[in-house]
Amino acid sequence: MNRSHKFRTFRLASLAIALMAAGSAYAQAPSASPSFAPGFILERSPNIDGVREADEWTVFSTVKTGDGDVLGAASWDSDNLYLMVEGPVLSSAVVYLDVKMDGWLNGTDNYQITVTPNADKADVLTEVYSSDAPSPATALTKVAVGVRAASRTSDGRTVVEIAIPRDGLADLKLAPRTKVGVSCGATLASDPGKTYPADPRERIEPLLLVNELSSGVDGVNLELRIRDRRVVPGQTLSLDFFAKNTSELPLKYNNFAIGGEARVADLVNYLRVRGGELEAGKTLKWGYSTDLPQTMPLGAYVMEARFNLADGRQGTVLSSFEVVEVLDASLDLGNGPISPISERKMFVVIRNNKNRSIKGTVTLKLPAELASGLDRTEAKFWIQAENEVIRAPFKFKPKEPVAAGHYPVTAEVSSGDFTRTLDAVLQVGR
Ligand SMILES: [Ca+2]
Ligand SMILES: [Ca+2]
Repeated sequence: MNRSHKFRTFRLASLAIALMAAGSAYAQAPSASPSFAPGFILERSPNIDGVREADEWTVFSTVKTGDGDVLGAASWDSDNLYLMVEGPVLSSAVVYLDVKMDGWLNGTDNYQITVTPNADKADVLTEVYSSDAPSPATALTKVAVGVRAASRTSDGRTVVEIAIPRDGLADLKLAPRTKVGVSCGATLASDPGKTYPADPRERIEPLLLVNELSSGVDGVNLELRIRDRRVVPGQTLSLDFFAKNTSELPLKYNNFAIGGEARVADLVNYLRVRGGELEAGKTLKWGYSTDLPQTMPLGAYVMEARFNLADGRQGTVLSSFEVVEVLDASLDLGNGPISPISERKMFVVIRNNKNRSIKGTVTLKLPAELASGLDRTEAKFWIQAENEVIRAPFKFKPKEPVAAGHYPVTAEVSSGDFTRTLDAVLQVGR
């Protein structure tokens, strides 16, 4: 992009700018839902409550039944992969995951999750199919991996929402450009003997995890580049919007608008820029920033930019960001049990999620019979850079032999208003 062009597009576009604190105008005038290329899962944290809200899910499969369609949808954030099945009153929903997409009958990564809606809850059965199991007949075995689900039926439709924790499934990696094999199915309350589709395992398809989705219009490439996608409450979210005219002709547009998806529309700025003309081959770039409130709820959300052409067409680009706590903390007690007289180093591992330094205190507590063996119970920390990780060490050497058993270890991490309690179990003896 050359300088003269940049100047011109900025001058044209800046004829009128409206910057509003709340996105109510934006939320009240939704255009037709944009359609995105299939095969992608956009980062976004749904509420697992059995209610499908606007903008909560991106549908990836639709199967017709006599009573209405069965829909499959997915999303993800740094903690969970999420799936939704919606259809006519359901007696059960089933989800198949071939995590590494190396074949349903191949490897140890093949999961079948069955959810049975109940009056006010949902029963979850998670099973794994392992080709390494000695007997194929018993290879589908029940596993406890902490899958959560919620389900509700209203107006003749059942919604089943499922959260699968990152640490629950072998080989599940939640990051952009990861491929996961997924398919969904359901049985209807009116005919529980039949599954839609007949065998969902035959329809497992690779879905690509992404944090940007664009429904461009012919001749225009749209992009919404968020500078730091992992932010803490109170931080400024900054991004650049790009619209490139890839056609051979000048392109007239009425306006473009940047704001948050419905759930966060009132928590971020809404920016609307009046239209102009974009020369052939040229790119418009527009900066946007918004100060997230200190009370911003945690989770992954989507920013939206809509580009309205003079001929009535609309391009939409969605881009996600995740609101996380100021720090991540975990307890590392070392590997395996310790002998009753040996020394062990324990660590409280802290990662700074803020875009500036954080200071705080870690307190470690052991049961009375072990407490005298600790070299200290408190450590101060100061982590300078974003994403930097420190390991606060605590040395444990029993003063006298300790009886074998399991001992609870508690660590308290505090930094400003933030406090977090971590629990773990130290095993002494075998
Ligand atoms: Ca929901
Ligand atoms: Ca597999």
